[in-house]
Amino acid sequence: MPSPNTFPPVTPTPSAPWPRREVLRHTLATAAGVAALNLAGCGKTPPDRSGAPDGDLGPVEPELNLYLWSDYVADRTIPDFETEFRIKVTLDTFESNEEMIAKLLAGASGYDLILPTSNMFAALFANDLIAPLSRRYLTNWGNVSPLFVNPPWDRDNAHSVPWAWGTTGIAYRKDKVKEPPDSWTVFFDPAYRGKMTMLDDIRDVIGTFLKYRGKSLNSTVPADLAAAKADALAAKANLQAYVSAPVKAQLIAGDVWLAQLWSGDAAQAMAEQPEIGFVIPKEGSMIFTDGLAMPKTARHPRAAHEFMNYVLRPEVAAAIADKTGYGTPNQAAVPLTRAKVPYPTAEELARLEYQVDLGPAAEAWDRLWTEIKSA
Ligand code: N2P
Repeated sequence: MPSPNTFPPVTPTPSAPWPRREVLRHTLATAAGVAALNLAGCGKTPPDRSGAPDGDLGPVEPELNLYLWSDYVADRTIPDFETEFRIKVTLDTFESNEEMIAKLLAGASGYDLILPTSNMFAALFANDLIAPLSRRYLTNWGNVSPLFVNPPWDRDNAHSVPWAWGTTGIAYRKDKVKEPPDSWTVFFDPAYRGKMTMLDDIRDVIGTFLKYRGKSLNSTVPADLAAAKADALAAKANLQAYVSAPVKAQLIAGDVWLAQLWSGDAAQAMAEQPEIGFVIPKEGSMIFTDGLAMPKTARHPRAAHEFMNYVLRPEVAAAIADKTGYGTPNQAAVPLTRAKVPYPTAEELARLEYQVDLGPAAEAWDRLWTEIKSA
């Protein structure tokens, strides 16, 4: 395992407001959008406790509403927290950052913690969606690896607690493909037509085809994006679907042979089916960090802080890493992990890039993705 300090640096871009209209248009057309509007639930105006970075949050509330990436907790993470803290937890999950932020922009106000990827923080700040954390409750903060302290997307960690890191690569069935894939070109191979999937994720799909042509996966250059669209459409002809978390079961069953997938989700599938392998293609790919953040509308901020401090415990973080297959940012947890977390090798690290906020170009990307998906 390489020293975490060899991780590639993140180049921050100026933040720009998320194209709200685009997101809303997209969300309201989906079931998730409708559910989002219902989530506000009781309709009470939440207390504004957002202005105090080290404020007293009062007594621990008996409830906590989490909105996390799917398949991202260990079996005992939530039940053990509920028992120890006597807090009833409700867990909702999302499959993409866009789904998550769209729900917040559509007015969902029931969540106490969300789990965005690093590149989403600029949009969360620009839309004034998340509150500063109260450090006094995060007594286990010292367990975080220096690599994840003061990251460019949240300079002083005032708004986030890192949860996991991972990469995007290709999960494949060793017993079905002729040879292990080492390039994104495999998605153009008609021999695997109907047996391949890519993530249902704008940044992963377009970013992949930018990498494939030797560009940054954060490119906003129109010619780069046009080439990525053409490549994405060529690959789409061979795909069974754009699908994220559910593809694990299809890989295990053998219905899908090659899937663009996140490292931990691939590890989860490998734990059940040893014929599954995972590679980071030679053209390069993405590395990401996801972290807990508290919406400004959180109604249970003290319980939210208790949960953040709980997941900062080494044994809790280690159990999450073991179950999910993602890397833990908790350096005190690393010696406790049992599962083989697929840390990238030094050679792979040189090919990985962090996603950053796209600024005003997010709208052009969104149009491109809509065109690709509807083609
Ligand atoms: C969790 C997937 C999170 C990876 N299942 C994307 N940041």
